[in-house]
Amino acid sequence: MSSYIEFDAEKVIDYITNLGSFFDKDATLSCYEFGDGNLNLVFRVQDTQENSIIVKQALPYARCVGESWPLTLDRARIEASVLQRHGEICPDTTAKVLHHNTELAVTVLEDLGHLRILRGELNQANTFARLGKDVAKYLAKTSFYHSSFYLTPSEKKALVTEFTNPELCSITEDLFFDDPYRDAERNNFPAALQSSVEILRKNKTLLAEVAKLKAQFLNAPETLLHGDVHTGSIFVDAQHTKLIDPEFGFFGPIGFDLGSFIGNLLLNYCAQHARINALPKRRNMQVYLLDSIATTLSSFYVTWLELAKTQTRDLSLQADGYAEYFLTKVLQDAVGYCGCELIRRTIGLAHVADIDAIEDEGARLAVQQRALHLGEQLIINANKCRTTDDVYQLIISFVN
Ligand code: SR1
Ligand code: MG
Repeated sequence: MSSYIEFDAEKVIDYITNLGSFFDKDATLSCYEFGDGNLNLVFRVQDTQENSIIVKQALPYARCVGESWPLTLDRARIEASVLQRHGEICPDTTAKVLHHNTELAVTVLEDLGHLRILRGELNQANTFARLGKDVAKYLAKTSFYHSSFYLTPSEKKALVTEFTNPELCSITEDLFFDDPYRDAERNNFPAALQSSVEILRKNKTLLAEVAKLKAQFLNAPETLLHGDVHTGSIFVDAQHTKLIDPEFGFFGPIGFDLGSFIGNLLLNYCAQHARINALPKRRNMQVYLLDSIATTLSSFYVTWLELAKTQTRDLSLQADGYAEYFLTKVLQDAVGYCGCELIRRTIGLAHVADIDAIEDEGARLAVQQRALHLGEQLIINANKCRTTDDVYQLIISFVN
């Protein structure tokens, strides 16, 4: 029988006190819940000496919808395990797991409260020089070391089973690849966007490319993905970049995380167009976002290729030219998933504050149209890209 109980602040303090590992025995602890994500409870526990930890608990349903949308607690196990595995490879860019209890779906994490969530920072026009390089290295290293280039076939198959995450994958399958392209109850967009949405839905080339991307998502266990690399899943300051929240983690196509990240930078780029009264700030931000995208692409490519040349353990995959061939497909996938992220965050269930917080209705609509058009063009042109520079040029040609 499951011993799951839903935590409140009092229960969290009891639980942490009983563990006895994080604070002095006689410390006076306080706790509050501050989660604002779509799915979970998030508590901060602190003593009077400025020591603190984060306690995250999965609810048996999606928090943003309520008990009518039941959701597996197993996502807490997946999240803690992905953080641990990615943390072994990239300790500096992964939030640290201090404790995990699968039955309670509870994970204790280092408190990153001294850092800021990237999405909020970009919305305030703050920039972070290391962002592109840090995220690219995290994505390249974690994806390489969980790929068939490095793992033996039996190691990889065992991990694919361990990280099978059907319920969370099903959310992505629906929200990324299905809902935006048909009348679905969960979609969310203003009536004024209807004609743009209809144009999208009539584009047969687009629908065929989205089908390929979905098939790849369903059928290509290339690596252990984070599964939800948006700018709300990244803590930053001038010296740090830390990824959190990989509860959507599973073995999927390498380009998915890369594309999701770039898609979120481009959503912010589109939203910057609403800053009509602050042109220099807008230009600064847009230049910064494009620079970060270029750095992410080139750093990802160079890091991955270097690992492939020096660390590949599979003999056949060491063949001359194979890594380059493989990476070209990863880049094309990334461009496609990037386009899907732009579209689903504009008309699907889960939006981004970058766009939703634009107060002027007309300006917001214009940004939404930009995001949809950019997403569509990236998806239908993705397969023309051979190099990171091709990807960058493709983005540049449709952002303005
Ligand atoms: C019901 S979950 C909606 C979205 O939030 C998560 O962060 C994922 O991006 C998911 O698609
Ligand atoms: Mg999340």
